[in-house]
Amino acid sequence: MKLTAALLLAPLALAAAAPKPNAHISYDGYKAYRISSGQNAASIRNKLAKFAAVQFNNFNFNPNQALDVAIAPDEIPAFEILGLSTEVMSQDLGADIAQEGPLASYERVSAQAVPSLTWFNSYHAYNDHITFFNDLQAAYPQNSEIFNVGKSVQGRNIFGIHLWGSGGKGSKPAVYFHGTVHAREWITAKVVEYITYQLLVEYNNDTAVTAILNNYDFYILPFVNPDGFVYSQTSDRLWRKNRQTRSTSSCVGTDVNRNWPYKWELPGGASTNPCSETYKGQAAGDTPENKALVNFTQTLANGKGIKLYIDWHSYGQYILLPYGYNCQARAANHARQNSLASSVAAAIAKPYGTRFTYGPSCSTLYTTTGSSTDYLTDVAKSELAWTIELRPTSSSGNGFVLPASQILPSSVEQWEGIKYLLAAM
Ligand code: 0X9
Ligand code: ZN
Repeated sequence: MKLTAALLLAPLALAAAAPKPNAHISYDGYKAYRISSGQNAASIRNKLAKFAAVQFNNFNFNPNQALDVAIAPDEIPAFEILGLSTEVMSQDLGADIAQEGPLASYERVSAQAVPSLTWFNSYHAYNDHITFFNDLQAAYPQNSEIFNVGKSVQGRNIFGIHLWGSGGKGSKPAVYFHGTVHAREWITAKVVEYITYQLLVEYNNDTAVTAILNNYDFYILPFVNPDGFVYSQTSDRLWRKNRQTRSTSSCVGTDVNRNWPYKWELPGGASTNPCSETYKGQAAGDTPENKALVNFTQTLANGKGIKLYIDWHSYGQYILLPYGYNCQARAANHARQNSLASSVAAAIAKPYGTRFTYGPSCSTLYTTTGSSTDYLTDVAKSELAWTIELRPTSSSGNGFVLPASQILPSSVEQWEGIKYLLAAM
């Protein structure tokens, strides 16, 4: 998702009406447009303010100032009469969501057995993901453990799986992954699960993987925003934030990737409006999810240290390096991070030719304050701290809704990239 500073700071008159509890928002007949806005973003935003049903005025925003919007079926004629310069990105968002496929039931082999690879043929409900991790862990008790770092707003465990090799539990520097900080980015949990799966299955089988697991302790958290993920499955497929309420607003949710207590206070990279998709919260680190994650991150930093952190997102096919808060700032080891990213992009491209763009987050995408990777770089001193935006490219209209048939290829190409990185770094 891309936004400009102007859009981030503007109070959003277009916020979606709160859904009834448990009601599933339908996007049937919603048409997604990319509006080329040039320098006229503000005036276009004013014109769009009339459209109560524009659900995602900040659905996506790219650097050459194109505004992506989703328009409800009954408002399409009035929108088209505006005569804006548009390109249709999706004829029907509801149809895209339907094409994603129904949530499959988990084909469990047995409680102690390695799950079947059919897991990667479809999307699954949150509880099935928990069972998947429990089963995978139970199959490799000598090299893995499930842990919790704390609880979400609604009291769900923020869980992870810890993997280690021959040095024993906790003996090596950390490789640290977060998935699903943004609820609607469903592909991220699947990719993180595939990487976890390959590390365990190939340990003592493939010499490169054996060396990797002997060199690092992995701390993999597939759902750092579990409430948001569940809400995206039960109520609103395109939900992004957590599910925290605030006494000052009827809008729900804080963006956990704008709430980290580092450079949080700077203007321009997050919103102070609780109705915005990038709401930063009332104070740095004031979401329960963030408190738990900061606390756990510091435990790793104060232990054997963090070698690599990856925050998995979608979409756009980017490898984003520090920093988000300032477009001129570069990590002290930027040259090395950049050259590793270039080789990782080449490794990702090997299986299917998928192209990933790499570079510093702010200058490649947009400004972000209070984001995880800036905290990991400067406060937790992670040697490498990347955001990876998975498939599809930013010109796809249904970006967060990736067909289930792409779960496996997305995972396979990321596994190639990660295997390269873990051996070379
Ligand atoms: O805006 C975000 O949080 C990320 N994009 S998304 O469309 N998945 O929401 C990008 C974060 C990039 N910022 C940093 N890496 N600092
Ligand atoms: Zn994201």
